[in-house]
Amino acid sequence: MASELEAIDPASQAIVSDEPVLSGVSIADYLIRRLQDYGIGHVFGIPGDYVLAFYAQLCKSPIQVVGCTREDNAGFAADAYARVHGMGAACVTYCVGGLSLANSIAGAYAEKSPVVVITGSPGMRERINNPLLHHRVRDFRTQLEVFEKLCVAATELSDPLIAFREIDRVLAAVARYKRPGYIEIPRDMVKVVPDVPYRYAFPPLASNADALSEAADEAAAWISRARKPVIIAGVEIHRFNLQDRLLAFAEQANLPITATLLGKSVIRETHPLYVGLYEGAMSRDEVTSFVEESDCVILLGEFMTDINMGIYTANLDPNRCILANSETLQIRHHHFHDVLLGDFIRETTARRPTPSRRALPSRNLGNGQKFAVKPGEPLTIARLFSRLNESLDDNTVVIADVGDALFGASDLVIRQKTEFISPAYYTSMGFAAPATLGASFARPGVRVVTIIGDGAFQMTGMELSTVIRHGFDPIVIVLDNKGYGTERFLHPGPFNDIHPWNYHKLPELLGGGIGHEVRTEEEFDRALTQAYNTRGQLQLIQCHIGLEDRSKALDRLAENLGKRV
Ligand SMILES: Cc1ncc(C[n+]2csc(CCOP(=O)(O)OP(=O)(O)O)c2C)c(N)n1
Ligand SMILES: [Mg+2]
Repeated sequence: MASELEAIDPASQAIVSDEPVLSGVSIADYLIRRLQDYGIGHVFGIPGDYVLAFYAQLCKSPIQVVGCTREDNAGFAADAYARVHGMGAACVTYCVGGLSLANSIAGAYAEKSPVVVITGSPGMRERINNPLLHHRVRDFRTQLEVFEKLCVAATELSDPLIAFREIDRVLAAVARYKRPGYIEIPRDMVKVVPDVPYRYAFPPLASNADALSEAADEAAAWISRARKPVIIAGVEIHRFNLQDRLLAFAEQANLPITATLLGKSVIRETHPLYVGLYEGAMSRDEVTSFVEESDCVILLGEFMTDINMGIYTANLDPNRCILANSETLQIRHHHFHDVLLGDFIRETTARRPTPSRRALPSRNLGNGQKFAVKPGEPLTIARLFSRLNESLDDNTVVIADVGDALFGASDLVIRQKTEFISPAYYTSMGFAAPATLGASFARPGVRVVTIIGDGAFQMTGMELSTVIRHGFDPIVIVLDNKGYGTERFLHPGPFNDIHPWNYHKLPELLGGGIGHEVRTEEEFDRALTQAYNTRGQLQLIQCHIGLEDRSKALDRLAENLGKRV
């Protein structure tokens, strides 16, 4: 078996075993070995009696179990870990744990994050005569049936004869489709050693050679004729580990690149070919016109969510588009089947298209510009993000929760590829604090900067307890506008107000980290400098901002959404 995630060929998205036929391995041990084959070194969750036997096996393995404060948080943490690391896993008990995890797994499905859900359940022998065992909902399969809807593949390991194959089927689907998978182990199956020889034998995925060649010929010929081509790069470039292939394609043909919000930072945003974020009418005018005037828009790994497309204000004519992602390949109105995204990019590059070049719109990367503090000025969202922009370096991961944390962060310039994480499509509040935990485990040593609205913080902020427990030192910025600012702009009302908390005092309660409370630019500047200069401790900066304040991007979004709700 492949021992590292890197062993998965990004083009084939499958791994093949050269190991001898297995025997004498229990179902739990087989699953644990296969998780490691996919590079999983940490599993997030909370134990319970139905999953304790599996937890005991996990603890004997090299995989570290990370206990969380809530199961949905374990799901968000595993999701962020997967986005950074390639695959993640959460392990929870039956129904009370699993059903609490459902929302985060739904988000992972929607945003294509490869998370494996592992859950215990009542033993098969305990189910005889249909007893009312604790945590049961309707019948014993309720949780399985829920997750069948939320995952790309789901299984209950109730039959030892096919258990290994089922584990492989689910994990292969997770790796291939970058969507969550579900593995339920009835507790009396954990230690069962299947009495069948088994060898992992999933053939690698391959493109249909003729379809691939025809598609690449057609795409390259069109790109060569194009006068104003542009690439829109989407999140799948990151999920399928195709960043280098994308860059080789763009650099070979000198093709300008834009990205969408969910895929923000699929290439480093300081790259000379990078034009900026394209979000329909929400993007900067120069970017919107640069893309929409194009005679050949090459959408790679993109999926057209409403938010990515600026609440469908994007004006992209299919007659001028190549759309290639993991599910479809369409060149204008020609549809190709059985062509893998990575193969399509590689083969089109190999044909060395030679399009016309056009001048890129100018960008302000803030290089060398020093943020000049205006003493005594109240802090605004726009100024907060300008100051933060100045601090980002190659060693930073930025995580943004939904609300103005996300919209304001869209203007940050991310210096490295794949360093921006946000639930920018499913937009479930509360993602960021647990995601901070997951990203910290996935990439220890980097500085995680997390931006969270006060509303979202009140949902899951307690997960910082686990961050502190494990000694991580993210900088957590809480945007305190005393409520649901985004919604206030859509529909004002008392339901958008929340109880004010002293967020900066949380480190005291949690027994670790340092809290800062800021109201002015000067105070923010000082707190951020201090936070950056102090490693080894979580830094929480509570930023009081005006109830009417909002980022420019939110201004544009509110205008568009306001017309629709
Ligand atoms: C789990 C969840 N519940 C409700 C919503 C609807 N919603 C979208 S934005 C928002 C307000 C967010 O408030 P906050 O986190 O303080 O950010 P702000 O809008 O103030 O920047 C709400 C309630 C959601 N997206 N997710
Ligand atoms: Mg708020």
